[in-house]
Order: sequence, then structure tokens, then C-alpha cells
Amino acid sequence: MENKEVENWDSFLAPYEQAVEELKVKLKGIRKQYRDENAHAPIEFITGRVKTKESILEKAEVRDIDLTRLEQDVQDIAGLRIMCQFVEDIHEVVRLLRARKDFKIIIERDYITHKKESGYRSYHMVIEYPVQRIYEEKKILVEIQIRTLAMNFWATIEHSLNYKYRGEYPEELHDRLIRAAEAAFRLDEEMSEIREEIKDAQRYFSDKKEDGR
Ligand code: 0O2
Repeated sequence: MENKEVENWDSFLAPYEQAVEELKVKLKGIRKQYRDENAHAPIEFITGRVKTKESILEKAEVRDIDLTRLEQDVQDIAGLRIMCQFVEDIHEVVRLLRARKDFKIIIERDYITHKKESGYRSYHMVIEYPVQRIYEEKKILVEIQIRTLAMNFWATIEHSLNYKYRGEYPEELHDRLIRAAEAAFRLDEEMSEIREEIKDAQRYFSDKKEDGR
């Protein structure tokens, strides 16, 4: 990793874009294999993005990150999100990712066992992923967030509110967000309780689709 300020942002961001595209294909491959085997896929859908120059610089300023250390210290320039139906699926995805040989896990942050003060829950991993460029192999950091659909619903709403309030919520809104986070937690618990029933129904539904009925 180089330690100088970014001069050409397009070429700086290109390997991050490549990594996000490659990892999306790989993760979708996992989901396809489960579905081909007619088994419940622990991955529901995947999204990915590369932070913009503006958002990288903003994060660097807020976190007081040296502009020569963006590659090392802004760990979510490349970001992937894996959405799961059940909390149990998150643990299965974590096991699958830990077993892979095409990248190295650098950090794991379990905001499910230890939710954030805001109410945020998700499982985070920072991986070091080797990208094959024309003249070199470049190892870059990618943040993977693994969450249930309910966790994602809450985080998406809270994230957009955060743009307006910058974390300084009025008391009533803050209380509502905490209650909404608790409701999302209870929803995940309820869904886990009826998980086997839902999985059976989904298998039945996909069999019927294959029969063309
Ligand atoms: P964006 O726009 O999503 O990219 P640290 O705070 O030092 O422990 P750091 O680097 O903040 O560690 O990483 P963390 O907390 O593991 O993950 C940061 C990312 O997680 C955020 O990225 C969000 O995507 C998500 N996240 C963390 N906390 C919250 C929260 O309270 N609410 C929501 N909605 N998302 C959260 P960015 O860069 O903040 O934003």
C-alpha cells in the first residue's frame, strides 16, 4: 500500500470497483448453488458500492484520517451488504466467508451480540481482497456488512434520517428509533421461531414454480 495523497481518483477507485463487482459475482454464486440444490439459501440479496471521492474525503475529515493513509484507514471504500432472511443465516454466511481461500479476514465486528448505542445491529467484516490488475496484484480492504432484512430496514431508515440530523436527534425521534430497533429485534426473533415452517413453505413454493403450476 502506498502512502501518498491521491492524485488521480479514477485510477485510485478502479481496483475498488473491480473488487465489488468480483465479490458480488462470487456471493451470488453461493446463493445460486444453494438454490440449485433446492436448499434454503442463507443469502437473500447482495448490494455493493464504492464510496465517492467526496464521501471518502468527508469521512477522512470527520475521523481526522491522514490523506496519505486513506487505503488503510478508510476501510469501507469498497462495501458489500449481504441481506439474510434469518439471524441464523448470518452465522452461516459468516462460517462460509471464514472458510474461503480467496481473501483474508482482517477484522470482525459483531454488532448483533453487541448492538450499537443507536440500536444498530449487523455483523461486519473487513477483508483483504487481492485484485488482479494489469501490472500488479493489489490487496485492498473491503467492508462486508451482513444483516437480516429487518436490520437492513431499520439501518436504511436511520441512515437517511442521519443525513438530516447528523446523529443529533430530537428526544422523541431518538426514542422512536430505539423502539423501532427493538421491534426489528423482536421481528427477527419471531421469524427465527417459525423458521422451519417458513423454509418448508418456501421449498413447496419453489417446487410448484418448477412444475409450472
Ligand atoms: P455509509 O454511508 O453507510 O458508508 P468505529 O466507529 O471506529 O467502531 P467504523 O469505521 O465506523 O468503526 O466502522 P463500523 O462502525 O464497523 O461501520 C461503519 C458503517 O456501519 C457505517 O458506514 C454504516 O454503514 C454502518 N453503521 C454503523 N453504525 C450505524 C448506525 O448507527 N446506523 C446506521 N444506519 N448505520 C451504521 P458509514 O461510513 O458511517 O456510512
